[in-house]
Amino acid sequence: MNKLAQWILDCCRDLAKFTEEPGRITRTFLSPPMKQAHAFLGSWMEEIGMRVSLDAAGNLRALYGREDAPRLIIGSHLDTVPNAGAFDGILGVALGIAMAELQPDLALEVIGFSEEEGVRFGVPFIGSKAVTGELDQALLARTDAHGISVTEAIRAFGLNLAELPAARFSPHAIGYFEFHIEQGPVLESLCLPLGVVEAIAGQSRWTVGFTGQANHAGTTPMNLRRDALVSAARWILNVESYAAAVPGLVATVGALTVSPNAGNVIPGEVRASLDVRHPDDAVRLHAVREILAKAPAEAIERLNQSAVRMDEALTTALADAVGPGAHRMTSGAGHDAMIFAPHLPSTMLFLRSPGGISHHPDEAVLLEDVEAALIAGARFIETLGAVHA
Ligand code: HGY
Ligand code: MN
Ligand code: MN
Repeated sequence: MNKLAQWILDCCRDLAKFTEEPGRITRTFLSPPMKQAHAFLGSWMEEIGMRVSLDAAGNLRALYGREDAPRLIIGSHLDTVPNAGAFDGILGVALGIAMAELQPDLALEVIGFSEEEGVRFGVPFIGSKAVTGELDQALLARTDAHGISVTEAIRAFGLNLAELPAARFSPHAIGYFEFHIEQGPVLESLCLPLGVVEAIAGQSRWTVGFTGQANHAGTTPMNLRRDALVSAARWILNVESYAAAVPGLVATVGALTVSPNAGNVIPGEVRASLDVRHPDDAVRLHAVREILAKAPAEAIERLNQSAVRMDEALTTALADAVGPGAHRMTSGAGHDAMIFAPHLPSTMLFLRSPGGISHHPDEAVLLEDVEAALIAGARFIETLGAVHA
């Protein structure tokens, strides 16, 4: 397993060079580097006898085993946040291919989703929603910063939207499984290599607009200004203090667009992102209401993703595969597993994040933890194979 684990780490690091921004890892929905990522992974998949295809939403799909046999879907995403680490999403796809390389009895479908982070269009999970049949007209009409819609991006990538219905997962699918880095400090603090995910926190994503009056920075007295960025800054401090006072709540303003964004002009317009998460949907939704009530601004909802629980039977089988004392935990990060959970029994296996860091170039994973994940994943698939193959 050590050799395969090393191969997986090398694969993730090699994929990192397929980026829109030389010197840092940024790969968004159906950008040109995604074609290189598909070719790189597709050749590994074909080498081990998988049947490889690209669906109408740009998801890379590979089948190991008979077409009509019960299959486990193993997926994660191939897109990244800007200036990302090398393992978020990618590691889960590479581990899925490795599971096929171990030639289990159970048929596997490995999916590399085209978009989970929501960077290009402001809404996440476009890839997995295409597979669950939830990529609706509203999502397809969403436009990016250049006014290009999801539909146009799909066409520009050379894909055929008419084939979108064929992207739906197979009726032979018996479940969904996702390997993923934890992206937080818990497993490291417990000195554990792996964690079994039993629930994923819900998340709200909003765009909040602040309107002031752009004006000359040198001639406008302080008492006559309507500075949109100062209003936004006061609100952002409110967001932080509100969330800090509610146990388990996290709220983030991660992106700001300032207009006209010139040093000698008082900001007239500001658009801020808002990301709010909590394992309990009632707490999260109440927090969103409270936070937005303090924003003297217009707000547009981009995502209201409920918290989801993983399938108990599948999660127990995974915990058994990990071994005695397997640590069960809730994920603060969103994952494609939360899109599948309402449609298929789903579960996730976390690998320790050294330093607890992610969405950052310092994101890492340990060779021995990849080995442990290979062993636990293979045991888990063997258990399912005994029931379904
Ligand atoms: O933002 C998230 O929760 C995940 O990394 N997409
Ligand atoms: Mn991520
Ligand atoms: Mn991820």
